[in-house]
Amino acid sequence: DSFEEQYYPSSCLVMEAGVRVLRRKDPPFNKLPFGRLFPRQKLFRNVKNIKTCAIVSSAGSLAGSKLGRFIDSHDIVMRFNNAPTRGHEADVGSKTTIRVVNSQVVTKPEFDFAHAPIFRNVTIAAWDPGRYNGTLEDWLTSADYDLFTNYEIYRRRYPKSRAFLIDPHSVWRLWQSLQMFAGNRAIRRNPPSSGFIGLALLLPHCPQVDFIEYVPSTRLNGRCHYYSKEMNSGCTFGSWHPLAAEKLMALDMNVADDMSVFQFGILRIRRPDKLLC
Ligand code: NCC
Repeated sequence: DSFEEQYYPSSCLVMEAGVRVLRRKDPPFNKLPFGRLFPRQKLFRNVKNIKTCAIVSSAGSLAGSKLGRFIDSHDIVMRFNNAPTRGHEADVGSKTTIRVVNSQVVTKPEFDFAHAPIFRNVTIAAWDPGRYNGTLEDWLTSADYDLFTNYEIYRRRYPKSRAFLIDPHSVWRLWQSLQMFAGNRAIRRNPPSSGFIGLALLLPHCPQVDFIEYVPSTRLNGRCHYYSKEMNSGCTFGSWHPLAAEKLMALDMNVADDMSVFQFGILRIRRPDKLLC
Protein backbone atom coordinates (compact mmCIF):
# COMPACT_ATOMS: atom_id res chain seq x y z
CA ASP A 1 0.00 0.00 0.00
CA SER A 2 2.61 2.50 1.05
CA PHE A 3 4.54 1.83 -2.15
CA GLU A 4 1.49 2.57 -4.29
CA GLU A 5 0.83 5.76 -2.39
CA GLN A 6 4.34 6.99 -3.00
CA TYR A 7 4.43 6.18 -6.70
CA TYR A 8 3.31 8.95 -9.04
CA PRO A 9 4.10 8.54 -12.74
CA SER A 10 6.96 10.72 -13.95
CA SER A 11 5.12 11.36 -17.20
CA CYS A 12 2.34 13.01 -15.18
CA LEU A 13 4.90 15.28 -13.49
CA VAL A 14 6.22 16.29 -16.90
CA MET A 15 2.72 16.98 -18.25
CA GLU A 16 1.83 19.06 -15.21
CA ALA A 17 4.80 21.38 -15.82
CA GLY A 18 2.74 22.59 -18.78
CA VAL A 19 5.68 23.51 -20.97
CA ARG A 20 4.22 25.77 -23.66
CA VAL A 21 4.92 28.53 -26.14
CA LEU A 22 3.85 32.12 -25.47
CA ARG A 23 0.66 33.30 -27.18
CA ARG A 24 -0.54 36.76 -28.21
CA LYS A 25 -3.24 36.70 -25.55
CA ASP A 26 -0.76 36.07 -22.69
CA PRO A 27 -0.20 39.09 -20.42
CA PRO A 28 1.86 41.23 -20.63
CA PHE A 29 2.25 40.49 -24.35
CA ASN A 30 -1.42 41.22 -25.09
CA LYS A 31 -0.60 44.86 -24.27
CA LEU A 32 2.83 45.04 -25.88
CA PRO A 33 3.65 45.58 -29.56
CA PHE A 34 6.22 42.79 -29.17
CA GLY A 35 3.42 40.26 -28.59
CA ARG A 36 2.07 40.92 -32.09
CA LEU A 37 5.17 39.19 -33.44
CA PHE A 38 3.94 35.85 -32.09
CA PRO A 39 2.38 33.64 -34.77
CA ARG A 40 -1.39 33.22 -34.67
CA GLN A 41 -1.03 29.58 -35.70
CA LYS A 42 -0.85 26.70 -33.27
CA LEU A 43 2.50 25.05 -32.58
CA PHE A 44 1.54 22.02 -34.74
CA ARG A 45 -0.95 21.55 -37.56
CA ASN A 46 -3.47 18.66 -37.55
CA VAL A 47 -2.66 17.59 -34.00
CA LYS A 48 -5.39 14.92 -34.21
CA ASN A 49 -3.40 13.08 -36.88
CA ILE A 50 -0.16 12.99 -34.90
CA LYS A 51 0.52 9.44 -33.77
CA THR A 52 4.26 9.05 -33.41
CA CYS A 53 7.06 11.53 -32.77
CA ALA A 54 10.83 11.24 -32.70
CA ILE A 55 13.14 13.45 -30.68
CA VAL A 56 16.70 13.31 -31.95
CA SER A 57 19.23 14.16 -29.27
CA SER A 58 22.48 15.56 -30.62
CA ALA A 59 24.57 12.94 -28.82
CA GLY A 60 27.87 11.73 -30.29
CA SER A 61 26.72 8.13 -30.01
CA LEU A 62 24.17 8.68 -32.77
CA ALA A 63 27.14 8.35 -35.13
CA GLY A 64 26.98 4.98 -36.85
CA SER A 65 23.48 4.25 -35.53
CA LYS A 66 21.83 3.88 -38.96
CA LEU A 67 18.59 5.09 -37.38
CA GLY A 68 17.83 7.63 -40.10
CA ARG A 69 15.06 5.69 -41.81
CA PHE A 70 13.43 4.85 -38.48
CA ILE A 71 13.57 8.50 -37.38
CA ASP A 72 12.05 9.75 -40.64
CA SER A 73 9.12 7.31 -40.30
CA HIS A 74 7.65 9.40 -37.46
CA ASP A 75 4.91 12.00 -38.01
CA ILE A 76 6.93 14.66 -36.19
CA VAL A 77 10.70 14.90 -35.88
CA MET A 78 12.21 17.26 -33.31
CA ARG A 79 15.85 18.37 -33.42
CA PHE A 80 17.97 20.82 -31.43
CA ASN A 81 19.94 23.97 -32.03
CA ASN A 82 22.17 23.81 -35.10
CA ALA A 83 22.36 19.99 -35.27
CA PRO A 84 22.61 19.23 -39.01
CA THR A 85 21.02 16.44 -41.03
CA ARG A 86 22.97 16.98 -44.24
CA GLY A 87 25.81 14.48 -44.46
CA HIS A 88 24.37 12.49 -41.55
CA GLU A 89 21.13 11.21 -43.11
CA ALA A 90 21.88 7.52 -42.61
CA ASP A 91 22.22 8.01 -38.85
CA VAL A 92 19.80 10.84 -38.02
CA GLY A 93 17.43 11.07 -41.01
CA SER A 94 16.52 14.15 -42.99
CA LYS A 95 13.03 15.13 -41.84
CA THR A 96 12.72 18.04 -39.41
CA THR A 97 9.37 19.33 -38.14
CA ILE A 98 10.53 21.43 -35.21
CA ARG A 99 13.78 22.75 -33.79
CA VAL A 100 14.12 23.68 -30.15
CA VAL A 101 16.86 26.30 -29.91
CA ASN A 102 18.45 27.94 -26.89
CA SER A 103 18.96 31.69 -26.69
CA GLN A 104 22.69 31.41 -27.39
CA VAL A 105 21.89 29.94 -30.77
CA VAL A 106 19.40 32.72 -31.49
CA THR A 107 21.90 35.38 -30.43
CA LYS A 108 25.47 34.43 -31.30
CA PRO A 109 26.57 35.69 -34.73
CA GLU A 110 28.19 32.38 -35.72
CA PHE A 111 24.76 30.70 -35.87
CA ASP A 112 23.24 33.48 -38.02
CA PHE A 113 19.75 32.63 -36.75
CA ALA A 114 17.91 35.17 -38.91
CA HIS A 115 19.37 33.89 -42.19
CA ALA A 116 20.83 30.37 -41.94
CA PRO A 117 18.85 27.82 -44.04
CA ILE A 118 18.84 25.31 -41.17
CA PHE A 119 16.35 27.52 -39.27
CA ARG A 120 14.03 28.01 -42.24
CA ASN A 121 10.87 26.11 -43.17
CA VAL A 122 10.67 24.38 -39.80
CA THR A 123 8.80 25.24 -36.64
CA ILE A 124 11.08 27.01 -34.15
CA ALA A 125 10.66 26.97 -30.39
CA ALA A 126 13.25 29.25 -28.80
CA TRP A 127 13.88 29.43 -25.08
CA ASP A 128 15.78 31.42 -22.48
CA PRO A 129 15.44 30.74 -18.76
CA GLY A 130 15.52 34.25 -17.33
CA ARG A 131 15.64 34.56 -13.55
CA TYR A 132 14.03 31.84 -11.42
CA ASN A 133 11.31 34.01 -9.89
CA GLY A 134 11.35 36.78 -12.47
CA THR A 135 8.21 38.16 -14.12
CA LEU A 136 7.78 38.10 -17.88
CA GLU A 137 8.40 41.88 -17.87
CA ASP A 138 11.74 41.26 -16.13
CA TRP A 139 12.56 38.61 -18.69
CA LEU A 140 12.17 41.06 -21.56
CA THR A 141 15.00 43.15 -20.16
CA SER A 142 17.14 40.51 -18.44
CA ALA A 143 17.17 37.37 -20.56
CA ASP A 144 20.45 35.42 -20.25
CA TYR A 145 21.00 36.14 -23.96
CA ASP A 146 18.88 38.80 -25.66
CA LEU A 147 16.97 36.56 -28.04
CA PHE A 148 14.28 39.18 -28.69
CA THR A 149 16.21 41.24 -31.20
CA ASN A 150 16.93 38.36 -33.58
CA TYR A 151 13.49 36.87 -33.01
CA GLU A 152 11.98 40.12 -34.19
CA ILE A 153 14.28 40.27 -37.23
CA TYR A 154 13.39 36.68 -38.10
CA ARG A 155 9.64 37.18 -37.69
CA ARG A 156 9.63 40.36 -39.78
CA ARG A 157 11.69 38.69 -42.47
CA TYR A 158 9.52 35.55 -42.51
CA PRO A 159 6.02 36.61 -41.36
CA LYS A 160 4.53 33.23 -42.30
CA SER A 161 7.03 31.30 -40.20
CA ARG A 162 6.01 29.27 -37.19
CA ALA A 163 8.61 30.64 -34.78
CA PHE A 164 7.61 30.71 -31.12
CA LEU A 165 9.11 31.63 -27.77
CA ILE A 166 8.79 29.11 -24.96
CA ASP A 167 7.20 30.48 -21.78
CA PRO A 168 10.18 30.75 -19.38
CA HIS A 169 7.92 30.17 -16.37
CA SER A 170 7.03 26.81 -17.85
CA VAL A 171 10.74 25.97 -18.19
CA TRP A 172 11.18 26.57 -14.47
CA ARG A 173 8.05 24.53 -13.68
CA LEU A 174 9.71 21.68 -15.55
CA TRP A 175 12.79 22.17 -13.37
CA GLN A 176 10.46 21.84 -10.35
CA SER A 177 9.00 18.60 -11.75
CA LEU A 178 12.55 17.31 -12.07
CA GLN A 179 13.21 18.29 -8.47
CA MET A 180 10.05 16.43 -7.38
CA PHE A 181 11.26 13.34 -9.19
CA ALA A 182 14.73 13.65 -7.65
CA GLY A 183 13.21 13.83 -4.14
CA ASN A 184 15.85 14.64 -1.56
CA ARG A 185 18.72 14.43 -4.07
CA ALA A 186 19.27 18.08 -4.94
CA ILE A 187 19.60 18.93 -8.61
CA ARG A 188 21.43 21.92 -10.04
CA ARG A 189 19.58 25.23 -9.97
CA ASN A 190 19.98 25.55 -13.72
CA PRO A 191 17.27 25.01 -16.31
CA PRO A 192 16.79 21.61 -17.95
CA SER A 193 18.54 20.98 -21.27
CA SER A 194 16.85 21.73 -24.58
CA GLY A 195 16.31 17.96 -24.90
CA PHE A 196 14.17 17.70 -21.78
CA ILE A 197 12.33 20.95 -22.55
CA GLY A 198 11.61 19.53 -26.00
CA LEU A 199 10.18 16.33 -24.54
CA ALA A 200 7.87 18.28 -22.23
CA LEU A 201 6.78 20.56 -25.08
CA LEU A 202 6.01 17.65 -27.41
CA LEU A 203 4.38 15.10 -25.09
CA PRO A 204 1.00 16.90 -24.78
CA HIS A 205 0.71 16.83 -28.60
CA CYS A 206 1.91 13.29 -29.21
CA PRO A 207 0.64 9.92 -27.92
CA GLN A 208 4.02 8.21 -28.37
CA VAL A 209 7.47 9.76 -28.36
CA ASP A 210 10.66 7.91 -29.34
CA PHE A 211 13.59 9.76 -27.81
CA ILE A 212 16.72 8.80 -29.72
CA GLU A 213 20.07 8.36 -27.94
CA TYR A 214 19.11 10.45 -24.91
CA VAL A 215 19.77 7.68 -22.43
CA PRO A 216 23.18 6.60 -23.74
CA SER A 217 23.33 3.24 -25.56
CA THR A 218 26.27 0.86 -25.90
CA ARG A 219 27.45 3.05 -28.82
CA LEU A 220 28.61 5.54 -26.17
CA ASN A 221 31.81 7.00 -27.58
CA GLY A 222 32.72 10.06 -25.49
CA ARG A 223 31.95 12.48 -28.29
CA CYS A 224 29.81 15.50 -27.52
CA HIS A 225 27.85 15.62 -30.80
CA TYR A 226 27.36 13.29 -33.75
CA TYR A 227 28.30 16.21 -36.02
CA SER A 228 31.63 17.21 -34.45
CA LYS A 229 34.85 15.57 -33.31
CA GLU A 230 34.83 17.21 -29.88
CA MET A 231 35.35 14.72 -27.04
CA ASN A 232 33.42 15.71 -23.90
CA SER A 233 31.46 13.31 -21.68
CA GLY A 234 29.94 16.30 -19.91
CA CYS A 235 27.65 16.74 -22.91
CA THR A 236 26.16 13.31 -22.20
CA PHE A 237 26.15 13.23 -18.40
CA GLY A 238 25.76 16.92 -17.67
CA SER A 239 27.87 19.77 -16.42
CA TRP A 240 25.67 22.85 -16.40
CA HIS A 241 22.22 21.37 -16.99
CA PRO A 242 20.78 18.81 -14.53
CA LEU A 243 21.15 16.34 -17.39
CA ALA A 244 21.73 13.11 -15.44
CA ALA A 245 18.52 13.66 -13.44
CA GLU A 246 16.63 14.40 -16.68
CA LYS A 247 17.83 11.15 -18.17
CA LEU A 248 16.93 9.12 -15.10
CA MET A 249 13.46 10.64 -15.21
CA ALA A 250 13.14 9.91 -18.92
CA LEU A 251 14.20 6.31 -18.31
CA ASP A 252 11.55 6.10 -15.59
CA MET A 253 8.94 6.98 -18.26
CA ASN A 254 10.27 4.49 -20.79
CA VAL A 255 8.07 1.58 -21.92
CA ALA A 256 10.52 -0.02 -24.41
CA ASP A 257 12.63 -3.07 -23.53
CA ASP A 258 16.33 -3.02 -22.61
CA MET A 259 17.37 -4.16 -26.08
CA SER A 260 15.67 -1.14 -27.60
CA VAL A 261 17.05 1.37 -25.10
CA PHE A 262 20.62 0.19 -24.65
CA GLN A 263 21.42 -1.53 -27.97
CA PHE A 264 19.45 0.62 -30.41
CA GLY A 265 19.31 3.81 -28.35
CA ILE A 266 15.54 4.24 -28.54
CA LEU A 267 13.57 5.27 -25.49
CA ARG A 268 9.77 5.10 -25.89
CA ILE A 269 7.58 7.41 -23.82
CA ARG A 270 3.78 7.29 -23.87
CA ARG A 271 1.63 10.28 -23.10
CA PRO A 272 -0.13 9.41 -19.84
CA ASP A 273 -3.88 8.95 -19.77
CA LYS A 274 -5.58 11.90 -18.07
CA LEU A 275 -7.21 9.46 -15.63
CA LEU A 276 -3.78 8.31 -14.52
CA CYS A 277 -2.51 11.74 -13.48
O1 NCC B 1 24.63 20.23 -27.14
P1 NCC B 1 23.20 20.58 -27.37
O2 NCC B 1 22.63 21.21 -26.00
O3 NCC B 1 22.88 21.44 -28.54
O4 NCC B 1 22.38 19.23 -27.51
C1 NCC B 1 20.97 19.21 -27.70
C2 NCC B 1 20.34 18.24 -26.72
O5 NCC B 1 20.77 16.89 -27.00
C3 NCC B 1 20.98 16.17 -25.78
N1 NCC B 1 22.39 15.68 -25.77
C4 NCC B 1 23.37 16.33 -26.43
C5 NCC B 1 24.66 15.82 -26.44
C6 NCC B 1 24.92 14.63 -25.76
N2 NCC B 1 26.16 14.06 -25.79
N3 NCC B 1 23.94 14.00 -25.09
C7 NCC B 1 22.68 14.49 -25.10
O6 NCC B 1 21.78 13.90 -24.49
C8 NCC B 1 20.67 17.13 -24.63
O7 NCC B 1 19.35 16.89 -24.18
C9 NCC B 1 20.75 18.49 -25.28
O8 NCC B 1 19.83 19.40 -24.70
C10 NCC B 1 21.13 22.78 -25.14
O9 NCC B 1 20.54 22.02 -24.34
O10 NCC B 1 20.59 23.73 -25.72
C11 NCC B 1 22.62 22.49 -25.41
O11 NCC B 1 23.17 23.52 -26.26
C12 NCC B 1 24.61 23.61 -26.31
C13 NCC B 1 25.01 24.76 -27.27
O12 NCC B 1 24.56 26.01 -26.78
C14 NCC B 1 24.38 24.52 -28.67
O13 NCC B 1 24.70 23.21 -29.13
C15 NCC B 1 24.93 25.51 -29.68
O14 NCC B 1 26.29 25.32 -29.88
C16 NCC B 1 25.20 23.80 -24.93
N4 NCC B 1 26.67 23.88 -25.01
C17 NCC B 1 27.35 24.95 -24.70
O15 NCC B 1 26.83 25.98 -24.31
C18 NCC B 1 28.86 24.85 -24.84
C19 NCC B 1 24.82 22.60 -24.08
O16 NCC B 1 25.31 22.76 -22.75
C20 NCC B 1 23.31 22.44 -24.03
